[in-house]
Amino acid sequence: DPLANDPLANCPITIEDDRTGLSVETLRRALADHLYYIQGKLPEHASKNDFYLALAFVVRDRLMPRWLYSKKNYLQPDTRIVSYLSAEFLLGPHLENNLINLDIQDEVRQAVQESNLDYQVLIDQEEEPGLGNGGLGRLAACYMDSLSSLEIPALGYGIRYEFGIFDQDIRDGWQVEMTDKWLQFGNPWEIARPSFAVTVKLGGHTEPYVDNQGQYKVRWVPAQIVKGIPYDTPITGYKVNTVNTLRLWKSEAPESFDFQVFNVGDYYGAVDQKIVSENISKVLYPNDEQVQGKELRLMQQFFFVSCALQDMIRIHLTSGRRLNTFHEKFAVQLNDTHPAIGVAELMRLLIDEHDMAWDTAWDVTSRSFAFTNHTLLPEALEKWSVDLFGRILPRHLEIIYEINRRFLDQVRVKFMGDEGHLERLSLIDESGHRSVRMANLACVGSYSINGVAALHTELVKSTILKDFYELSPEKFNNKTNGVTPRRWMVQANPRLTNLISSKIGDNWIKHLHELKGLEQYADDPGFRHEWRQIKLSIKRDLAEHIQRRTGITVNPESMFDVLVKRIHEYKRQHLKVLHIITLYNRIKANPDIDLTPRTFIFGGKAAPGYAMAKLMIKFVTSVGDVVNNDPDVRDRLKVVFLPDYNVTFGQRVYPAAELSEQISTAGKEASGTGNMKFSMNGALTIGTLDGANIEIREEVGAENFFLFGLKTPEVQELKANGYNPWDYYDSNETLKAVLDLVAHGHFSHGDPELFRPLLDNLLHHDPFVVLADYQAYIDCQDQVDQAYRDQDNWTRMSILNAARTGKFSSDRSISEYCEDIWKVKPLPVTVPIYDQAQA
Ligand code: BZD
Repeated sequence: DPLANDPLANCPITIEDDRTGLSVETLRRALADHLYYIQGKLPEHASKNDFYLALAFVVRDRLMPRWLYSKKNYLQPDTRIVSYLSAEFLLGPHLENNLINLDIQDEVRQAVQESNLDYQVLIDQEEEPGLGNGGLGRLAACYMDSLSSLEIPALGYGIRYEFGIFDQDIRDGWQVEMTDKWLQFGNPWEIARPSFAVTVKLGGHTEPYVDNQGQYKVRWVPAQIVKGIPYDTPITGYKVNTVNTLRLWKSEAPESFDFQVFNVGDYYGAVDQKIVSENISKVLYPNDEQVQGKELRLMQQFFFVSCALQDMIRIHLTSGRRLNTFHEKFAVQLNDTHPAIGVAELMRLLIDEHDMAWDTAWDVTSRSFAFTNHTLLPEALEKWSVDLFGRILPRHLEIIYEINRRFLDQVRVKFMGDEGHLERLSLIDESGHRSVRMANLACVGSYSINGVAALHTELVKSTILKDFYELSPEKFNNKTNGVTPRRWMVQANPRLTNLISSKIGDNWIKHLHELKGLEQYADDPGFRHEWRQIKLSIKRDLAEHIQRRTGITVNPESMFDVLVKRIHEYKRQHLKVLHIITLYNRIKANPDIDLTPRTFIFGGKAAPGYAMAKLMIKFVTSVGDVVNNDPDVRDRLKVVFLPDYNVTFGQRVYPAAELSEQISTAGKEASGTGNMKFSMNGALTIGTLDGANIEIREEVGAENFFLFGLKTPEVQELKANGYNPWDYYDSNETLKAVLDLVAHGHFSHGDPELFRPLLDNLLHHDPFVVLADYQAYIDCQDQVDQAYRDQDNWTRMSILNAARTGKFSSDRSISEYCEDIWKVKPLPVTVPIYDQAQA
């Protein structure tokens, strides 16, 4: 009897129990119970946070049986598990997401009300876990949601950063960073599992020895040992029993290790060691798309990957199987190169710690890993100087040399006498200061390599990984990104969700292609009216939020034109500002001009060390200050920079948007995912032929998409022929007027110096061809203005956008990963107590 040792079977918990029951009365009692016994508070002394925590525990209780039985499945010998390795998981708040997935939102809302509490206040109390920078981290979170919703056994592995992405404040128009103390009031969604702690070695040296079987082996003598403690967070699926685990590792000093030092009398030395150990999981590096080569970052990467692989090996052995079938148990996905050290670490674990022969170990390793690339930007490709690498991971450097030696031997056979190929494919960059190329390690060690949108994958194959593509074309494939409709529609936009479901039922939430059913209502005046009213009501809410957060009054009837994403030159926030100044100049030249009133909403963080990005924020806020306060403008244009753009704010802004700005230089944005969230919520896109914009346009129809700008080959050609931004300045009166106004200090209280770096860059380098795309962008925006005047047709286009975004569900992406790469099938979870209740 499989349940013989099951404590739940021996102490059956029933559905009426305060921990599992779903009636409003039970939920109300459970809330009071948790406040009293877990928070230890009387209602009259409880803070908002106490009530939030009590409610979170009520909800956590209700997912616990599903979680436990999902975990139990992992340990079955033939359960195949997806293991998603990512340095970032940008989850966003859990509470409401779990209410939706467990389908208990109505009951909980009522129970909260009957307890004389405000549902929204409790939801808003949650501090979001910001354990990611942007798209890459958020993608990992959407994928975890889809894995659970599709009932795929999966484990996410990452780092439990004590401080996530910094909180952004805007002072005097500039970004100011503040520590993200997300754990300070407690995290009800995690459970520490100290019994599964592992140790991780760092530094030191290696030495050869002969083991007691007479085998020549290598021993790694580390300079330091750290302990990894796993913290588990449940990832619920939508209306299914599957609750997967996100296992994040915290670094600590091992007790025995500091004792050693303590015993020789070096108390402060011991404390120092402890600090070094704890630093590893202290803070998320806030740089996206730019690598810094910091020692601590390499330690972070190795730390979590080693913890994860050791944990997977434990699970595999516990499920009663041998290590030479590890690749049958786990499909390990590398989310970019951040976890690519896993290739060398799995080799080391198998060879050094589990006595496997090299060839077997390589066979297992290279059948375990698959690799996703997220960027083409050269500055984002991870390289570690051989010196630094060897200092931290001496054994891995040896293993990488050996992988490389064997790999290059094979390459030589294929590309006889072609040194160029050899140099470029080598895991070691020998030019200048020698370094380890993480993308090359990931490619050699993986059986699959994918890009994140069709164009991106083609560019990966023809540019940065061209040599690998020529060597092993069969490894390459595309997996266009997706986003979860549970968070980005159901949770973020309940009003639109209800309207849609009232027409086509609610199957679309799991099968997003069914949104197609909305097309038949695109010409229905009544439906259009409802659609428009909902958008307006959401815009009113956002306007109120903007007023509260920034003091700026915006007109909810104006067009909400939104640009939210990390601040980056390639994403071209400055192009948007040039558009705003262009409109401003038109008004100044003719104050009575008839133009479509717009509210420009910006949001996004700049990497703290990226001066140009920080200046772009100042540029937005400074132009806003002038435009918003110029009486001639008469409130027809408003510019808002909303501080601290994060998942929570994303949930507010996507539903309120009417125009989605996706204006990166063609060929630079790997995919984008915000573009999908906007379109799903009925915003129209103005965009370049870049990343997933191309596929969005294909789906929604060219007539429902505002396309502008140079195409990828045109950008390449322009630059190859010696691009000179001055030519555009010289030959375009309006552009000249815009840039001159900035240069003369009109937006900097007369100071011509403030924005000089930005202008100089545009006029002398302009690496992202802003000036070359300027006129096309302005012309296209003029078409947008015209289109917005026909509200009926605009609404029609908006409905068609939402109706045709089925492809961009992360369920579709994850299904493709499962079929093409991971070869894993759904495994529905049975939960005995629920089945008994149903029987
Ligand atoms: O990944 C982004 C790309 O820029 C987007 O086009 C794409 O849609 C998403 C998801 O595939 N890349 C990132 O977000 N990258 C980072 O955040 C990052 C973080 C650390 C180091 C390097 C890059």
